[in-house]
Parts: sequence; C-alpha cells; structure tokens
Amino acid sequence: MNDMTQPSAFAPAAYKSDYKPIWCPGCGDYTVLGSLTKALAMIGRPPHEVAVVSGIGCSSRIPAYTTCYGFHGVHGRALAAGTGLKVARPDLTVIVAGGDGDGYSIGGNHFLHACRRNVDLTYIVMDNHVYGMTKGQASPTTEPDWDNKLSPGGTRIGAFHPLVIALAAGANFVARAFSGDPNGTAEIIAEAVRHPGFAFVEILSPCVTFRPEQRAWKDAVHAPPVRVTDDPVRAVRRIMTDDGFNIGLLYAGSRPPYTTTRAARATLAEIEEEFAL
Ligand SMILES: Cc1ncc(C[n+]2csc(CCOP(=O)(O)OP(=O)(O)O)c2C)c(N)n1
Ligand code: SF4
Repeated sequence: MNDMTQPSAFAPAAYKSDYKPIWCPGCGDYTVLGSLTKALAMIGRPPHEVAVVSGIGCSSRIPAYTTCYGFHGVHGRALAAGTGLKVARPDLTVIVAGGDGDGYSIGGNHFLHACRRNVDLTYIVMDNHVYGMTKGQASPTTEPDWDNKLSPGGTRIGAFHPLVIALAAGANFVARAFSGDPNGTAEIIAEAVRHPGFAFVEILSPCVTFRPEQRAWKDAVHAPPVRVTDDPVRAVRRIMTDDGFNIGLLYAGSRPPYTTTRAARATLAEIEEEFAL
C-alpha cells in the first residue's frame, strides 16, 4: 500500500490539465472532476505517481482533464487495464473511472472480478442511468419504465444494483456519492483511495441532456440514516431496502488486498526468455 499519510503539498489545480472539458453545460461530470482533483490534493501524491484509467463514454474522458498519467482505453475494459497496471506498478495510485454503460454493461464481467480480486485501486462510476455519449440508450441502471424514443414505454427490465452486486462479489469498500455534493464526494474519493484493496464509489452524476429529470436528484439525496458497517450482510440488506439516494460510505471491510506474486514482478527479459522458442 502507498504511504499517503504525509500532508499535501499540492492544490487541486495541480491535478487539472489545460484541456477544457467538452461535456454539455450542466453535466454532473464537471463536478466529479473537481471532486477528484480535490481528493488527490487531500492525498497529496504528485500527479506523476497517480494514474487515471478509463474506458469509453462521456465520463470516460476524465483522464485527459487531469495532469496524472492517463489511459483512455477501449469500451468496458477500464478495470482490466487498471488492474494490470496496479499489479505491474504497485507503487502507483490507480484510479479507474467511467460510466454505468462502460462499467456495468460491456464491462460488467470485469466489475465482478475486480471486486473479487481486491487489487488495491479505486473505481469511480459516474452513473447517469443512460448511455450519454451514444445519445441516450438505456443502460443497466436505467429504470424499467423510463419512456423514450429508443425504448418506448421503457425497457421493462429491472435495473442492475451495482452496490449490492459489488458486495456480493467481495468489494471491500462501497460508497455512494452525488456530483452535486462536491466536497462530500471529494472526501469519499480520498477515503476510497486510502482504503486498502478495491474501493468502489458509485457517483450519481446527472446527464442533463438525455435525462434532464435527473436535475431533481439534488432534492432526493440524503445522508444514510445509519453509520457505515463492516458487516456485508447488513450492508446488503440496508442498500437493498434504501431509496437509492443514501449518499456516504456504506460499507468498509478489512479483507486483505491482493498482493503481487513474484511471477508478476518478472522483468521483460525474463518473460521473453520464458516464451523463447
Ligand atoms: C465495443 C464498443 N461497443 C460500443 C461502443 C459505443 N459506445 C461508446 S460509449 C458507449 C456507452 C457510454 O455510456 P456510459 O458508459 O454510461 O457513459 P456516459 O457517456 O453516459 O458517461 C457506447 C455503447 C464502443 N465505443 N465500443
Ligand atoms: S450527453 Fe449527458 S453525460 Fe454526456 S456530456 Fe452531455 S450531459 Fe454529460
């Protein structure tokens, strides 16, 4: 694990690149970017010791807007790339970020196994219950009765429950945040990064273009009525029965993180030798 106990020598601006985000005005992802840079400033590791890895989607553009190392990969494979990076370079702080389509649909399999493997990285999902980049198709977290031109009358398919699925798959840290609460979100992200093992932060982040009704989320979110638990069964029961708008840290476990094996630390020359014909 990284030593992140030193006071920060960096301001949030040190983690923001000169690229101007091209998100729609009012998109929740702007404040998630602000919260991420604020969290990194709290942690205080220099940008070159942090890697932000993503897949494809509006939200997945986020690495380019930071000064950290970035990897904007292929759709649904952010966790695979981030996991490989962390195993090969355990000295880096690895943050994987993306959308609900990227992470729960095409990348759903990687999500399950990242929770199970417990490699020490932070996974941030900007969940807007829609595919924003491809113009508004239903995603796994879309409500079954969301009526729109592409699925008239709604999909009538029950929504995926990311927090419960993460717990069932073994995630060690589970939190829900809201983009409209930038300070609270920054604190949660910083706590997630500090937590040993796989830390999952689901951030409700409205897509104002294809789901303008999500502007009302700011009135729906509230602090969880009970304190964080380290009992996954209690956490699942609570999350299954909450209204989906409890924001805060919901579960923090103490399962030891995956540790890199000697084989995974082999040099390139050693690997080449092994594969030589
Ligand atoms: C293999 C592959 N399939 C489909 C796509 C098209 N595609 C690009 S982004 C995206 C969904 C993005 O939705 P989400 O991850 O929720 O992010 P958002 O844009 O809402 O932030 C899809 C289906 C693609 N780029 N690659
Ligand atoms: S389409 Fe939606 S998710 Fe994409 S930038 Fe615009 S508001 Fe954000």
